[in-house]
Amino acid sequence: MTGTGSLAIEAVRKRRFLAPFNGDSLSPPSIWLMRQAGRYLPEYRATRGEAGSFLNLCYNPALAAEVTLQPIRRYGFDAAILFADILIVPDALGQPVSFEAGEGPRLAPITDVAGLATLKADQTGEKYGLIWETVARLRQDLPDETALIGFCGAPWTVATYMVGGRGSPDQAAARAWAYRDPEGFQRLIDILVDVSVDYLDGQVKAGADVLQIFDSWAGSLPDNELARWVIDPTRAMVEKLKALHPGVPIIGFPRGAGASTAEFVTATGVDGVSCDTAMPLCAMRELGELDVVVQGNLDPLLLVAGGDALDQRIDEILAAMKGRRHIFNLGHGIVPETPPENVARLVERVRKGSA
Ligand code: 1CP
Repeated sequence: MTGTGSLAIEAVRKRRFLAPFNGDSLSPPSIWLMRQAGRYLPEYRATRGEAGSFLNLCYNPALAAEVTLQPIRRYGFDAAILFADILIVPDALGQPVSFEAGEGPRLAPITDVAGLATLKADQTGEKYGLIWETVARLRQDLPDETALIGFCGAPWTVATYMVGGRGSPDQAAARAWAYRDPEGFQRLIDILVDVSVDYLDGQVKAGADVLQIFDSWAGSLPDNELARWVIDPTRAMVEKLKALHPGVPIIGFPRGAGASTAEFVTATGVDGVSCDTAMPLCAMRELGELDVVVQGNLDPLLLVAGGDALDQRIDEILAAMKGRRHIFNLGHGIVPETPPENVARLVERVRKGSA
């Protein structure tokens, strides 16, 4: 073995974030927060201003790496998550995405199988390349002990934006297509499985240690539809990624899957499952009996409120997950109103392991 190789292995060993995926329960658990880079941080707002627009920020490797590092510098989280967005994939496919100030994403909707002809699955490389460059920079710039999480949206959740053209409370447009023409909708999902695997493969090659697949809208589907549009495509992605990178842990986030979460875990083969805020702690504890690392699930709004209520809930989560392979996180992303000092309070309390 070369000197550089053993140094690299030594660096990976230092990442305690990876220990639960190798069977060890950590006390205190490791911690990172979904949307840990974002508008609640003044330094993020400054860098975003410099970039001009949200997508310019995502496609500028130096600035995207900078905002990824900001919460690591402040709080020393055990893992950094690549700064990008789940909608990079449709944008790279040739369905341009724009973010209007304060209004969320906008895309020209694709609502039937004829619309799929506009997608260019063989031309994603140009935009993916910029994101992969961010990952490579991050692996250089992060402290050795900090794990780097790569991510993408799950096919179902990304499809809800591609079909609806924007965020929606009920994902009605995608659900309607899936009922009206399941074979046609399956073609969209199959495209997304392939281009998302390619995207994550590139992230791992550039230095990501762990992958998370965000299925934020899994909860809008009845169980049989969830099996077809959430579980099956995720399993397909996990199988392909495991064939390419057997040692890289994959965390699923089937938000709102509720009583279908255990089935999601066993059927997809994910190594970790991120639980949303509504998942009861006893159910999270039970999930830990499956062969899976459990992540979650503090309410992001409690992090806005802070105070004793925050402390108490942190302790309840720690107590419920004690002895399990647990990663402390929120049940959904940090909201912009979050006072940065409450995040510091959370990290300190989890690290103290007060439970
Ligand atoms: O104004 C701004 O600066 C944009 C706000 C913002 C940020 C900070 C958006 C727009 N995306 C992001 C970054 C982002 N998005 C990350 C970066 C890493 C980190 O966590 O720190 C990640 C992992 C995401 C993932 C993402 N984007 C999801 C899945 C997770 C979730 O929150 O449910 C989804 C659904 C999106 C779409 C999206 N991007 C942005 C917004 C406002 C939305 C939601 C749109 C909607 O449905 O209304």
